[in-house]
Amino acid sequence: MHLQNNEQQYQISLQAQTNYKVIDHNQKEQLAKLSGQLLQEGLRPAVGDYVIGLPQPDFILIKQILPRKSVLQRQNFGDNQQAQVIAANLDHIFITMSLNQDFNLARLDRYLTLVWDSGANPVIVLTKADLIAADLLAERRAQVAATAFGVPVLVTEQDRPEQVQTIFAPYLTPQQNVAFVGSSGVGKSTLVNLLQQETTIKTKTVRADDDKGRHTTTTRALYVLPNGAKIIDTPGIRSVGVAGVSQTATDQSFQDIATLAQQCRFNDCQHQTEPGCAVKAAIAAGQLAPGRLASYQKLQIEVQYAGLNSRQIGQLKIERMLKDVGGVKGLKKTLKKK
Ligand SMILES: Nc1nc2c(ncn2[C@@H]2O[C@H](COP(=O)(O)OP(=O)(O)OP(=O)(O)O)[C@@H](O)[C@H]2O)c(=O)[nH]1
Ligand SMILES: [Mg+2]
Ligand SMILES: [Zn+2]
Repeated sequence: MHLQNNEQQYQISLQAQTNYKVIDHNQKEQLAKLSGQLLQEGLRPAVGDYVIGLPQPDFILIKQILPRKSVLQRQNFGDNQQAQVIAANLDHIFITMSLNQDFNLARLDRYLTLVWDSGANPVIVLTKADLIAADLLAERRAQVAATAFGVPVLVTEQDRPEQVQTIFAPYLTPQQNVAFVGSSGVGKSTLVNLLQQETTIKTKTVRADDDKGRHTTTTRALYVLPNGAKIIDTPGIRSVGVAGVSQTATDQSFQDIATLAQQCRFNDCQHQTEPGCAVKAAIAAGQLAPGRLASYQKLQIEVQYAGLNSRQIGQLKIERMLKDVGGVKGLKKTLKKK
């Protein structure tokens, strides 16, 4: 990196649509704008990005985005199929899920895949422990441990701020960048407030009827702790698209299936009707929950659709359907019989 004139290094601390804020090395926050060249090249920094900026009278002109050491992104299932960068340069990502209504192991798998693919380390945070009975808490902890091999699991309650500060402390050392992700209403902003020891972020009660959040947080913003650790709060994600993540990342969050699959007779075994399938055998023997294979296959299909346009996806779906009836020939036979 080579700084010219008055250029300085900053870190993006807030992004709301096309509005940015940056912090300098003294953690002073200022408004920032993208240079014409970045705009032209279609380059957009994300919260957590380190950038080179030039101070202007009342804002910082962002001229360059420095290489990222990790990048958390999800696929947008729109026509443009563009990956959406959520945050950059994270060391740890807290996958936040409430222990009551939001608890969902299949969704946890998707988040794990996203995080492994980002290059950051996942930590699972199970919130609202006060809202469930002790035996259910134990059961859910065990389920999470079985789903997420070796990933640290933290359990939190908003009314125990000191406990929250203690269990997060190892991840919040100076120079660390961390982020909270998860559904709306699970308590991400509540935790960021507790860790900052001040209520800077607005939180809102979940809906009484279905316990869903109200999408209270709408910007991605970075908060600096007194020791220099940085915490990014993100808006609740409506659906976790995993298209675009690599096969290695999916395998990493399904290590049980990946390991079994090495013993399948066929290298390209889809674990459906193939003979000598070790995955099916493990399910039959009660060693693997059938739900594991189902979420794995669902994820595989999504990953496969990644990067295809809607016409290609349509084609792939038709091919899948045809395969079930034995190809085009089979389909014709089926139709004739009717
Ligand atoms: N009982 C209980 N309620 C909690 C806990 N943590 C958070 N809440 C409540 O859950 C509601 C939603 O919390 P938020 O922190 O706004 O949730 P969020 O994940 O930031 O939601 P979005 O910003 O919409 O993505 C608030 O009313 C919190 O007080 C907890 O440990 N126990
Ligand atoms: Mg929030
Ligand atoms: Zn198999």
